[in-house]
Amino acid sequence: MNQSLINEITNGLQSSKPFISPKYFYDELGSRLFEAITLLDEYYPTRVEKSIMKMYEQQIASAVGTCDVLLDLGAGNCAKASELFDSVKPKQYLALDISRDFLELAIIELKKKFPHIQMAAQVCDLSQPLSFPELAGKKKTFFYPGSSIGNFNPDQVSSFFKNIATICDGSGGLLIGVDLVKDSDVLQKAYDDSLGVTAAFNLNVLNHLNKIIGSNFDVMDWEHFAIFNQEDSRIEMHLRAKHDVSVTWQAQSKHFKAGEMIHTENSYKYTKASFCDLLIKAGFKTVQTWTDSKEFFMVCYAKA
Ligand code: AVJ
Repeated sequence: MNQSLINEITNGLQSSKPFISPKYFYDELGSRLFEAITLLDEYYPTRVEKSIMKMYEQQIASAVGTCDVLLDLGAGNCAKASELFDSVKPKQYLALDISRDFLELAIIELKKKFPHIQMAAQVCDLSQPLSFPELAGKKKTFFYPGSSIGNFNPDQVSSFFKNIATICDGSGGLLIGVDLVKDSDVLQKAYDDSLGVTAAFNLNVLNHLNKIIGSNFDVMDWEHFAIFNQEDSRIEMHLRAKHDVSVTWQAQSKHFKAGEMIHTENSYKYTKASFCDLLIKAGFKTVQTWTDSKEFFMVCYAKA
């Protein structure tokens, strides 16, 4: 077992405000539960982003212009990026993701459908700085859909945007989808659905940790809690102990009192203005935006 991973998780659990990184949601069941979330009535982001991308396909393509390389950040099954191939017409496609198996299979299938696009997969961790020396001189379009950016705090967002603007080096840009601030009831229902799929997704992180660090969490001891924190403009997901509970792993143990919480995710929500401001401050020259009629979600192209 990877000791630095165990140490990282242990630090979070033993902290005075216990937390688990949201990256641990995505074991096989967690990835499938997330897919199920995207099909829920209450969870609008995936559906609304797709409708914006479809409705403004031509405008988005003309904002992007020519594209030597499409860099897909968090590609997963590459479905969202492949929807852009006919309009954006990238010469080359680079799919980046944390998990390799998924990626390489997806690329093999995509190559059959788009034999004229040069394709490659690369494993990468987006919490680390990016660098693509082999792509110097090529016009790059970074693609970061799904409001995945919502998991970063605003400081991390700034460094991430600066990193991308620097790599673009005056050409190309970033095409990104972001969830917008709205009625807190709508937000809360999106993260606390009536079927309890999001609750299962949240609780499943404990089963995943049990596999990684050998802990003895029992999901029956915990309940899902999601709330919109107005001040920080983010949905917070937590797991709350239903009663006093002790957990042990490795040489560690931790007692949680009834009602004590483990913070498992932040999902930041932006206004159109606050998000464009972050992009411009990071060094992008112009930002074009597209939203749905209710302004629930926004797709932006920030030109480097
Ligand atoms: C994958 C980070 C975009 O924040 O909406 C969905 C994850 N968590 N329901 C989000 C999530 C609970 C999702 N992101």
